[in-house]
Amino acid sequence: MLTLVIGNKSYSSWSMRPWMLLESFQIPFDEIVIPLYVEGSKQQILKHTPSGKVPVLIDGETHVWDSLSICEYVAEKFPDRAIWPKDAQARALARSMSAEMHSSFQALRQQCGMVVHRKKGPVEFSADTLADIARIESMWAFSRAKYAKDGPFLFGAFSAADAMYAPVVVRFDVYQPKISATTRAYMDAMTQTPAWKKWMAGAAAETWRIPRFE
Ligand SMILES: N[C@@H](CCC(=O)N[C@@H](CS)C(=O)NCC(=O)O)C(=O)O
Repeated sequence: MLTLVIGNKSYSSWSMRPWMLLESFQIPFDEIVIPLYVEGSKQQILKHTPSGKVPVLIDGETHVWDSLSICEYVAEKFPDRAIWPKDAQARALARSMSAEMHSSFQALRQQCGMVVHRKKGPVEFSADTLADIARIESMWAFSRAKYAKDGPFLFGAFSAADAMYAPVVVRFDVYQPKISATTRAYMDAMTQTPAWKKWMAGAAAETWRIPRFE
């Protein structure tokens, strides 16, 4: 049995990615939620990974940390599942988009932190944040145009790329920047999945609040 160690569902965007992946592919796992940035949380995380960060996936003796690395581990462990798209060209694009998500978009992340219960509405988006949003929308539009015939997600069927972008869907939903109809349709597909609804129900049940993120 796999165990996924995550942070608060209300705030932990990095945790949301592998959680959405496992849940969407109906891969059974136990969940350990560590409330972040409170007394003792670092020590609890360090019991599972020397990185001191969540998420961490535990598979017996193997501890895998970092959300993208966990997606790769899950893809290798379940080779019969299309965790990454089966088509080589689509897979290359899905990995490139996911890696760009992992290494970029600092302005969006900083200005629009993931706080799922935040009152919905826009802020005064900086030029850098608007550039991040435009870049993400252009990638989504490209993959949706190419793979729309196979389903409503970035590469038709749900894949690791969708898991990697799930927190951006939260941010767009909460901060409501001006978006295209294509982006809206993709977000609707994501927010209607059972996995999405389960994550949000878990977040709604949390009572922990981190004042500096509010
Ligand atoms: N690149 C890492 C980032 C992980 C990360 O920054 N996690 C944050 C929570 S979203 C964390 O563990 N913070 C707790 C701390 O630093 O004490 C990943 O993708 O997993």
